Amino acid sequence: QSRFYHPIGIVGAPFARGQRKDGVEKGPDYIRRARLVAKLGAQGHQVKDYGDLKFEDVPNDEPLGRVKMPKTVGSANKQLADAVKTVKKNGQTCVVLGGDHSLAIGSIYGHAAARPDLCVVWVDAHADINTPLTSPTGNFHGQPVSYLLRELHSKIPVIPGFSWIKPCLSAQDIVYIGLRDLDPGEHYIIKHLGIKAFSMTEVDRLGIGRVMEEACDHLLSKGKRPIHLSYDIDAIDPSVSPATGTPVKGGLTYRESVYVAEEICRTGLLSALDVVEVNPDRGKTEEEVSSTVSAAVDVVLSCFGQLREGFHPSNYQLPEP
Ligand code: 5AB
Ligand code: MN
Ligand code: MN
Ligand code: MN
Repeated sequence: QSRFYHPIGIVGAPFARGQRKDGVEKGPDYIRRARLVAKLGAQGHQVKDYGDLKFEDVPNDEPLGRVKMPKTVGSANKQLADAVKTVKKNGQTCVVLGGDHSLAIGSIYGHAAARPDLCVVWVDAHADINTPLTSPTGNFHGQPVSYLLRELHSKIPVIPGFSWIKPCLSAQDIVYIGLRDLDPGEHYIIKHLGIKAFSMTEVDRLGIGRVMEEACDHLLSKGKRPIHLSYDIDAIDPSVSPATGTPVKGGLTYRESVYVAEEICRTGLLSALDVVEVNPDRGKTEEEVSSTVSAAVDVVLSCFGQLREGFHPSNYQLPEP
């Protein structure tokens, strides 16, 4: 797979029930209006936009303990899993536009159904690995990883709407980048399972260059495999991407955030990408919204070959005077 001319399939997932702030369902709309499809096309890719999935609230969706709207979240993720699986079966690199991060459950599950050997790069201020029992908020967008990990299977209670989900990842198959706001249960799980995590401390200590080198080494040292990049826009510093539900200061710079995407692109192994947690309603000004949306667009473009060094077509000829 070369840097250029990927067939790409875009799926809009305007889903907001994995958390409690309105607006994150507008993410796909805003990202499309920033001309994502045209820009990917201009980079030489063949892009198919599958449009937005239509999610509906499941009636009588009582909370299970602290866990909010389990049936609605479960059924939306089932829908998304099927959509992602279809995109992969069609031979396209799948781009899911969120929506809140609970949709990574369906996105990764559907991807794994087509590519069982996948690995995951999770770029986020948060680890999103709470179990329903460790979650301090009950919000599903802080829990998706826990449903996907084999090692946590015995810690997950039976949840209505979730019976279709089987864990499809091992602890060694995921790396985190950008962490800086973890709950105690999440920190325990990461340490206990030995999950590779590059918090902002490691980004400071090693620099983003070495972080990406070590992250890719960890996942790919035993051989090439498809990469699922799950990119939470709150990984980036709120000075760049403030329009998000749970901003945390001290995040990736704009440059670091693009570098992560460039390096994933350089592996030639990107197989699916989630861009999540863009919430236009959380921007205080238009500028805050457009800065957040444009960071999201740049992450996607960099994942598909946009280079800061510049580019010329291979048949380029200097004009003669
Ligand atoms: B996001 C928190 N850990 O579990 C929780 O934005 C925050 O998808 C989760 O990373 C943030 O609710 C979820 C407190
Ligand atoms: Mn986050
Ligand atoms: Mn997240
Ligand atoms: Mn967030």
